[in-house]
Amino acid sequence: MISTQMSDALNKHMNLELYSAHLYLAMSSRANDLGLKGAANWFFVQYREEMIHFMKFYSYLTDQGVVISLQASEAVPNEYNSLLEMMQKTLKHEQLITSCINELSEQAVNEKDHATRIFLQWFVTEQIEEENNDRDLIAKLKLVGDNGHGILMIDGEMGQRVFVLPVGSPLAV
Ligand code: OFO
Repeated sequence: MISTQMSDALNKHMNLELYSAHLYLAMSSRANDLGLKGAANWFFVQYREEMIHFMKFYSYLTDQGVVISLQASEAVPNEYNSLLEMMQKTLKHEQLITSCINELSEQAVNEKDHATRIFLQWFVTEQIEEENNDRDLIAKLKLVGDNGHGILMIDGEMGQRVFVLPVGSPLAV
């Protein structure tokens, strides 16, 4: 049993997760264009993770008997001048997602909707990791500044990122 207000809020957020996926897929393309294959990989993995987040909301709402409503996806930016700029925009976006997850959690608590509160717990923890990863990369990029060799080292590190399908996740591309 889920309230209409709660399912509407979750449905809205589900669409934001899809927007996140598109945002990072565009960043992957831009990184590739800048010659940063490792960063392109990192953002592609991020895209795949966001599709999992999207599908988690989709599956939860479906399991709650809600007919989901997909909104037309907004165009995402794809003009970035540097990897640092992309990572700063990424952190800013993830901070927005964190505040949305917190608001949803608060709503679930206020409605005494424990199923939704527990469902959202995974995202509360996930957001800590998301922001932390972004902050680490921003710090490293600031340290190397415009040094091409330093940027390529970070790019190499970003190329090591591997997509891992979380246990029990709905399948997604
Ligand atoms: Fe789904 O966490 Fe990023 O947006």
